[in-house]
Amino acid sequence: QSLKAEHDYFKYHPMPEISNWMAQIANDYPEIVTIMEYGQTYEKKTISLLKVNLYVKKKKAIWMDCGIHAREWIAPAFCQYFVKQILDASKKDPKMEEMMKNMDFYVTPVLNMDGYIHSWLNESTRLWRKNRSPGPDGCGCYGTDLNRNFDANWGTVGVSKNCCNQTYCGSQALSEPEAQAVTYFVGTRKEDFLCFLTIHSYGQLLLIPYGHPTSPYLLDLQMEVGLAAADAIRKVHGMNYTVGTSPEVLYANSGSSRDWARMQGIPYTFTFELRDKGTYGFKLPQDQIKPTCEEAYEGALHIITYAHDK
Ligand code: ING
Ligand code: ZN
Repeated sequence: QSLKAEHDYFKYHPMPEISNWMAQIANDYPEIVTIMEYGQTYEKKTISLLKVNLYVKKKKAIWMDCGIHAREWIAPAFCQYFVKQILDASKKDPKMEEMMKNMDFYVTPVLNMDGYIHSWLNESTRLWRKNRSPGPDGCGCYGTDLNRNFDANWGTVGVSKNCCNQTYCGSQALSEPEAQAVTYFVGTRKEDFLCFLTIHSYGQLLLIPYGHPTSPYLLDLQMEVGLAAADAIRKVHGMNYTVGTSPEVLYANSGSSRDWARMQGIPYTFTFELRDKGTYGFKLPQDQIKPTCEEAYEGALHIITYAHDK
């Protein structure tokens, strides 16, 4: 019998605890869960994901990443919950069992590990957003916004070229190792992916491509799927999530991973902005982790099920 304490899904966990949890869950479900290492952060931490699937054969895939922005702590909490939920569901829900036979789920609980660790350091660094690479010579600041660093109309709109800014897009597209890791992993398997879901907070939004206004708005179907996902979310705890492109909802931006994934031809690409709408913002209290995860799970599940069945 194990003396190990149960993982508490409804608390925020620092990076070492999340890494231990990943090892534990791979150990607990050896047939279903594999840890894959696919890159290194600027500070040489190994970036890993959990691959969750039933049986080994060539099949479609789902991408989910959490924690591309350091301070958005609810996002890694959601990725942990999501993995646990699909594992539990695969045993009792025939639909999930079927989907897990047909699709590989690739889940990265914390993409921006350096930034996440920095945000746990002390109260003064709690709201860190970017990664931790130093700016170019002559700029004393640290960090590139990883969600402005992808090769999707890079550096054109909704970014800063000032390395001290929160939305600094880096010295060139894919200057950052964390963005390179995702680009390489997903890019080399892009025909497999049906969904690319990237999880942020806050604002209660489901954002669809494109964030940059020059690309055509050809995604009526994705809008429809997003609206149905928002309905599924609302049914859980009555929370309203707004669906749209970032120029419609807030402002245009370039270099996001979601836009890049859509440009690779992945059909269902969404940015989730979880709770809340600003009351607590990035410092969402722990007692909201459970309801936030429960509702976001239903939203994600709707999108994934739609993509699978189509
Ligand atoms: N928001 C995302 C960001 O990269 C976004 C997505 C972009 C929202 C533009 C609205 C407008 O900034 C967060 N919270 O990180
Ligand atoms: Zn974010």
